[in-house]
Amino acid sequence: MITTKLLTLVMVVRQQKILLGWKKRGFGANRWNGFGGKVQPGETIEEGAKRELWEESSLTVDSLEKIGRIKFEFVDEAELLDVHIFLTDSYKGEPMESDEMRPQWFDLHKLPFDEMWVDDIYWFPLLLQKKLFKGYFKFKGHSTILEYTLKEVEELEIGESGF
Ligand code: 6U4
Repeated sequence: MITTKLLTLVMVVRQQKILLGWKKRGFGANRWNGFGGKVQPGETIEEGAKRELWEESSLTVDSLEKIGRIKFEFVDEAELLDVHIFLTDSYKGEPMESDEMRPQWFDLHKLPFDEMWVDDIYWFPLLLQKKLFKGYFKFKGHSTILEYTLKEVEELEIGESGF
């Protein structure tokens, strides 16, 4: 049976820079990515996103803007990932290294795409232009995209389970 795992991903962008974290362990280790993880029972997706941002980077935010939603399928794996992506520039605190992530600011024009998930180069342009988007990527292993769809949308219904 295929199960769907609800995940969050938060991108902190300020003054032409983006904060990424070097993932030190777990899923997607040894890549730069935004901050996020599994939504826990009893919390909303946005609450989960804020909690993960705090746990992984020590930053707090008042508000997050929903910006994208991507479903990931991995062939031979019975789990779909439903990743809700948020953007913020309203953080408080200073980024600090955690057990899971080593944060670093990157110039928006010099993103380390060759050390990020291979799908990121497709949807980052939409994210950085603040266009709402939905996507689907089918992976073989963790580095090969077999097929994908990506579209700009008018709105993202964050609670919706369909796609
Ligand atoms: P824990 O609970 O720490 O064991 P872990 O297995 O480390 O979890 P977690 O919770 O950090 O995983 O979640 C994975 C993170 O990676 C989420 O923020 C979503 C993100 N992610 C997953 N696939 C991705 C992909 N193809 N491209 C991308 N981010 C992805 O940019």
